Amino acid sequence: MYDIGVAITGTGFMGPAHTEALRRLGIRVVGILGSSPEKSKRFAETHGIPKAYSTFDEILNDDEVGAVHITTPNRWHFDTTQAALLAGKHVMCEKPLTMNSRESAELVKLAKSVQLAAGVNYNYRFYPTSIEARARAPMLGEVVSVFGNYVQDWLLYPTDYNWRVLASEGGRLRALADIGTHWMDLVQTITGQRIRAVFADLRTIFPVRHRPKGEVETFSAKRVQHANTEAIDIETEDQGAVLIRFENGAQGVLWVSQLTAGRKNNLRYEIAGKQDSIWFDGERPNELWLGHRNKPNEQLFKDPGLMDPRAQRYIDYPGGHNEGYPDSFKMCFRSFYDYIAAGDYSATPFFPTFAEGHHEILLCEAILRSHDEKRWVTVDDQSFDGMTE
Ligand code: SOE
Repeated sequence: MYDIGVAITGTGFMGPAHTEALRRLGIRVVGILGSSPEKSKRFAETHGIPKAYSTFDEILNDDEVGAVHITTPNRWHFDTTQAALLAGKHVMCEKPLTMNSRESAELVKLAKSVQLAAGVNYNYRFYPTSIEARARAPMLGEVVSVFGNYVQDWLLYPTDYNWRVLASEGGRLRALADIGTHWMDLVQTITGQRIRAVFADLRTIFPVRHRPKGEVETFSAKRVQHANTEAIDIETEDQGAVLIRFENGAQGVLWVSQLTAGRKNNLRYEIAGKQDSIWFDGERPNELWLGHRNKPNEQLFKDPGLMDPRAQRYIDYPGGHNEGYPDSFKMCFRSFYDYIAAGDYSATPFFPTFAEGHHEILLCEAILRSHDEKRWVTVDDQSFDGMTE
């Protein structure tokens, strides 16, 4: 259905997730680039991908490649995304878009100037229940409060390690940037209200971690034991709280942690309006709780027959047949490749755009500044220069 070839950069946790999702849409993955020629080759063999590239230039010069998916550590996002757009390739980049708002602002400008699709993989937007929440948000009445969390346990021990803990690889803000931005993206998309001010309190529980010699994939610590380790200093936060003000004055509270035992990947939000409220628990992503004051509350189970037409395009199974995390990638990419197939690059995309990815970077910088300076920091997308060092 989609006549386009895709190259993927990055062979870690996200590389296979993107490969699988693209294939489920019938999209050809023509090549892969890892951090070494051996890694590219191994990944290509394991996943049956025709080409194993040795350099990013090979992707740029490959006429078979119409779009590039960037799934490398964050520090590579800017250069590769910029080069791919300049070479005329569509780009789907993993979040966060870049290491700072100077870079993300540049990418927003570049993306506007080319006739190409440019998206950031905030995949949780594509849970059908998230789309339904967005469709129902106007019925809540004026939104007055938003609270929730994103918590995991894969960094619970000081021996847990992955490139994400290094400021040089992922940026100085870690947990909030890695998973907190998913939550912020989601609640802003659902409510239609941007976050305008933050007050953050962050903490690094383990200022020293024990890095295994060799590479470690995200979430792999329980499966792989490493005998040889070295002590490394950690500058990035393990957990943090953020007080939030939305543009309409609604208040919010976000708690983020990568050290909550038993919580594998738990994103929850509650949005309260002047009439009704909505509650979502990412451990039960096929359900949405609808809270009422004057009639019994409701529990909506994902079912295309009962949901908004916008959600229906992103549901492939009937009610009672769960869809989850891998499906959210597939659906985000469906939106992206539908857009490319339609060919109207002036249309407003349904997938997360670079402008939205840039706003998330501004939020990250504001959160860090707020924590450092112990004060409220406002976020103004027009004056991003003021936010960067
Ligand atoms: C690791 O915290 C991680 O893989 C994030 O990078 C993803 O964005 C999130 O969806 C799951 O956890």
